[in-house]
Amino acid sequence: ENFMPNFLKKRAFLTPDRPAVYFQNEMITFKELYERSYTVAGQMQGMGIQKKDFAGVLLKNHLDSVVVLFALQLLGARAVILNNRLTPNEIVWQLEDSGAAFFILDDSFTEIESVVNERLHHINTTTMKKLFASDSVTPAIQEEISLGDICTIMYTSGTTGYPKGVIQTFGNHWWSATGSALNLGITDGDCWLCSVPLFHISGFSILMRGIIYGMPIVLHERFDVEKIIQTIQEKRVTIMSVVSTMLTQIVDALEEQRLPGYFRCMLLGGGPAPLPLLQSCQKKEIPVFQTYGMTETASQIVTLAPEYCLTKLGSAGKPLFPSQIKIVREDEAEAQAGEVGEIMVKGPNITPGYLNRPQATKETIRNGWLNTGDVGYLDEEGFLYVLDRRSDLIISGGENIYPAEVEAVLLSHPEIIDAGVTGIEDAKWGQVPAAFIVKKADSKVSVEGIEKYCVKQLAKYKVPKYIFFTEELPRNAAKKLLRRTLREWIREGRF
Ligand code: S0N
Ligand code: AMP
Ligand code: MG
Ligand code: MG
Repeated sequence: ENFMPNFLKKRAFLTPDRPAVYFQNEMITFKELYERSYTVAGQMQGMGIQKKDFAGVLLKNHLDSVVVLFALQLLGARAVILNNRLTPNEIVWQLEDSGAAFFILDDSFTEIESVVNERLHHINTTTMKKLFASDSVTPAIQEEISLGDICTIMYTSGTTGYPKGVIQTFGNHWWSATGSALNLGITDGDCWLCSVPLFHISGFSILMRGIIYGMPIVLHERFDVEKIIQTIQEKRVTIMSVVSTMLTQIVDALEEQRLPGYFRCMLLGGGPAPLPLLQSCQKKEIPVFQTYGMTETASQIVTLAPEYCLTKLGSAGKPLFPSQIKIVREDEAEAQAGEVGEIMVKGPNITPGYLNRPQATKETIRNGWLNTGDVGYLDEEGFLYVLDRRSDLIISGGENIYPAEVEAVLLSHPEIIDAGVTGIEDAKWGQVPAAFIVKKADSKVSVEGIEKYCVKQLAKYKVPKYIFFTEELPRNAAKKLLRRTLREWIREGRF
């Protein structure tokens, strides 16, 4: 086992007076971040949280949330970081699945608070406000952390339609931050803008890089394109993480304006990068680093530097220093350059597995190689090209939607006999979900009725944007839904 000093405590010791986080009109240093987190760790311990406990957290992008996340790390407790766009039902499911004994949530999520209090009596639930007002005891700070210890859990869905908790260890975060730095470099004066959610690894990884590098981050509560452009100038931001929906808005809003010269990296991930977008960025001299990464790899694992933007247009790049990738064909042999197959990844940033799911873990990770389920190829020089996504995954504005999960909700509707979901191209979100529905012969159920039904059970971004009624769905002899045929129907303009 490899031990390291507690990350935040070490950082506060090394560079106490450097700015750590800018949020709204406030700035706090690493020392202040440590002190605040220490106090809150004492309050958490007062409510019973101890090392290795799982605590669900439902947070907004806010300075207080940063403090809560680091307070848990000081105690060695594990944060089950929940997506705040989910419905109460989805949150309850993930809390139960993770075995969380505690739940800390932002005061604004009142509906979820009451549903959790009603349905999950065994969970000790508190709002941030109540937590911050409670008595603080002297916390048992973990002076050392083992790199193998669990730091965070983030849920992602799969083919079955049920989400799985991805385990992220301290070592995963450490090696992810290190791999990123060995690629992008750390420059004096670097400052990373975070307007992606802290509940995704896209956002959380920025927090970890911040304390590991001793670099300030600017935290925004939400993505507001005018504020982003203004902040890049005011705070001398040098790096920013974006998904393509955000970058498209930035490019459009810039018009004739250019980003300042010190801005050196737009880290673009979370899904495919449309070529026209990359070309517009080139015209406007926006330095885009395209990346391929996922929750299971604790953020980027493959990255393309801007100098290859033209010659390797559309490639996601080469694996970062600590990591490896290979392509495996259907017959399980390793693919040659140019041959298409499944993308496998390996490295110290890769999850040890899914929480409480040994079978799913065994099926996904073999000999350290994680089967991403994504399809692509490597060119002669080892640059990765991602061609197709795993398991019919739909990505809308950087949020994942699994057709099976939406179909299961539709099928639970008493008037729906059969349902199939697939993605439709969308100018704003990249893709949005569309549903094909077979209803009962005499049913009067309407599109609006189905939408209303879905909204109660699914996060808004998962609710089908198009609903088409049909007599029958395409299924093979084994009754398996052929989603590819649904996509053909759409392409042919049948709906
Ligand atoms: C694109 C964002 C910012 C849009 O949110 P916005 O504009 O703030 O919306 P709201 O005001 O909250 O809501 C307005 C209406 O829009 C709907 N809506 C919101 N988001 C979506 C969406 N994604 N799809 C469809 N609809 C959406 C709301 O429901 C609301 O609807 P109405 O008005 O009808 O009620 C926001 O979606 C966003 O922040 N997206 C990014 C999420 C993200 O970060 N994803 C990445 C996940 N993957 C990873 O983390 C792994 C890769 C990775 O690590 C990485 C990724 C990117 C960059 C770097 C890295 C890295 O490797 O470091
Ligand atoms: P997540 O589960 O939210 O971590 O999303 C990870 C998934 O996003 C990957 O498995 C891919 O399917 C997709 N993805 C990420 N980066 C890229 C990329 N550069 N090109 C295409 N798909 C990507
Ligand atoms: Mg996801
Ligand atoms: Mg908004």
